[in-house]
Amino acid sequence: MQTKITELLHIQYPVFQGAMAWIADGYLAAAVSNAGGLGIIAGGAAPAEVVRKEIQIAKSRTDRPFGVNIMLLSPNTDDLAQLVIDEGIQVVTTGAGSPAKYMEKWKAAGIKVIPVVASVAYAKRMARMGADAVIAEGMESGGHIGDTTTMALLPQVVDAVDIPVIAAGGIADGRGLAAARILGAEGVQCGTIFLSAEECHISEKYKELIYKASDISTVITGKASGHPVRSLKTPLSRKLMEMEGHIETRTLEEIEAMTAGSLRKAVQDGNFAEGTFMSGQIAGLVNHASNCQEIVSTMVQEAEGLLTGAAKLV
Ligand code: TUI
Repeated sequence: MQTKITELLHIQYPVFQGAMAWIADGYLAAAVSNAGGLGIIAGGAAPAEVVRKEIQIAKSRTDRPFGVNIMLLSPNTDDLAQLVIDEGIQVVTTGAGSPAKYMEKWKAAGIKVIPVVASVAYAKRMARMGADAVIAEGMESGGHIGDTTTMALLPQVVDAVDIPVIAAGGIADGRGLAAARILGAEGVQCGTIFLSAEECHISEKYKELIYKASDISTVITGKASGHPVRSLKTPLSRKLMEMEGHIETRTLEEIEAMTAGSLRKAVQDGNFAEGTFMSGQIAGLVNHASNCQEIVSTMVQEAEGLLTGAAKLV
């Protein structure tokens, strides 16, 4: 499956692995790139030296291109913005804000810049600013999300910009990839499905919760603070929902105190009581352990079969 995005990035398959904070490290990114997709290291809120180590791990494990994601709510974005230049990173994705301040120097360094967008207006802004492609992320996604579903957002973004659009949110198999291609996407970005990869080093509890999850297992919290986040229903998310319903009696600081560090508690400790287990709505489709090679190649093969056989649908 060759698309504008495989050509642009010199990758085999149009499948990105989403940059899940605390999760998407150099091992996972290299495994996805070796499988023919685009692995992406999550910069998250980690110090530049920590991210540099992950980049070095990825470089030692693959000769193929991989990306680094800069989460723009993070306090250390200036350092990470320079790090990706110093390390000769070929692809940078951004999330949770505007990369305007870094665009010029990244482009000058020859980096392909691919911002995540959650609206048409924002996609247009990114295209005008010189983005090489955009990732249109629907609210089915795990983590920090916008308001619009992938099904509605994707074709509207495709119509609004002249650069390649990658679909994200609710995609975990060949059907999702095929549907995204039909809606005009040049590729997909998946997060939740890669939690099932043996190369994805998270707590066993996190994996078990994802395998057990159904279509209605996630919930959105954090709307009150302006940063809505989708995660699995757990004791913590239930408590947060309750607090957010009575915001006048609870302060945002209390909520902040309960959520600070909660993703790390999920990823590293498998702490069910206090962790935030970010997940997309597609978790119900993720039922067993796998590996990056199998995930990427099965997804692409299945999509190719569906797309070449699509005439049978009419
Ligand atoms: O960034 C994500 N997903 C994330 S970031 C994250 S870490 C975090 N933890 C707690 C609270 C907040 C973040 C976990 N998951 N996805 C990409 C994404 N970007 N989704 C939505 C957006 C977005 C939102 C607003 C992009 C641009 C934007 O622009 C607003 C503006 O005008 O600056």
